[in-house]
Amino acid sequence: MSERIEDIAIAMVAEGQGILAADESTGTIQKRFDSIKVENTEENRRDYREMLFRDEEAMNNYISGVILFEETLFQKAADGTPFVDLIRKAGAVPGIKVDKGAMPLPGAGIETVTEGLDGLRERLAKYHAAGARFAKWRAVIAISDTTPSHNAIHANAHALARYAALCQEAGIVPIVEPEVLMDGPHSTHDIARCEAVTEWALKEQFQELYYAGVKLDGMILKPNMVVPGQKSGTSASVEEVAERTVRVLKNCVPSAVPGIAFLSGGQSDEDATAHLSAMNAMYDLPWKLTFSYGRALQAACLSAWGGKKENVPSGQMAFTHRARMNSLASLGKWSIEQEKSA
Ligand code: 5MM
Repeated sequence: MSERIEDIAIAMVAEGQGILAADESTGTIQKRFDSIKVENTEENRRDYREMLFRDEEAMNNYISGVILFEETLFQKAADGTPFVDLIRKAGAVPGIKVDKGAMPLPGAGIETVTEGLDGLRERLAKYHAAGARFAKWRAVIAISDTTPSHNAIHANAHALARYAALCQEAGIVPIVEPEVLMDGPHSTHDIARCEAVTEWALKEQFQELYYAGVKLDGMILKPNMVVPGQKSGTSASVEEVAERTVRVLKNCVPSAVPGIAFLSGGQSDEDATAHLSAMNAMYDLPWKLTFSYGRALQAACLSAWGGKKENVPSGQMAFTHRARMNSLASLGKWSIEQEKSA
């Protein structure tokens, strides 16, 4: 039976479910493991991810797809079961991060452009054969007093659009992730600035997707929420974050896109959940709004596990809890009482 990318995209944003971003590259997982004093070996990476994928309660009920790093796509659980099979068995779609990271943009100071287009067509064929049915590419837009530049916004949007078109050609749903960072030491980075830059990046993004001939009903958008910069010395209420984020999305994202799955971007676990829930509770929207969190789904689980076999059940409990809270948020039904009672 032939698989339509439109159907895969719909499955990725199934009611009450969201995406687990477990695609930390070797350098990023190193930082995560350093925080719990675990050595970054292939075996430890396997054990950690096996704990997540074997968490049946979370995976069967709340997770629609998992973004994997290349190593994990081809990796097997300790008993020899391919991870892809574990994920599929739970009813989730296996996906793969295909970008090769953000590299310095020539002559642009702190700005970067995400690379990885060379040879991507061949890599996508290999990933499809291994079971991946969606992919992810993350562009990074940094706010400072003098950035972003149009050059950085445009170069990243163009690369994302070329990546997305190649994915669709290969029968793979592209997750398009233009992330406006929330960190950085800039006092002018308040929530209004984040809103303006996010709108600019998304406008440019959909223009480039159009030029590249990307089918909007066969993709998922993974944006940042509109929040104040972490070091701006300002804050915003949950309602304001929801209002500004939804306003930008309505201004920029065509209703043909089936779903928007946010990144957490360094927000606390509870903020990422509260913001998502508020958006779903406050607005009637043309797309599914859900989560594609890395840190905000894994942080509690990682520290409960601490690299010890005997802690696997505690790690899974922590993961199930966050997955369930975010599932409720994707339905606009999360509350602080539910968070606490659990
Ligand atoms: C899991 O983190 C991803 C991998 O990043 P690197 O390529 O830098 O190792 C990251 O792209 C992630 O998928 C998204 O940004 C969402 O993660 P957060 O933690 O922001 O929700």
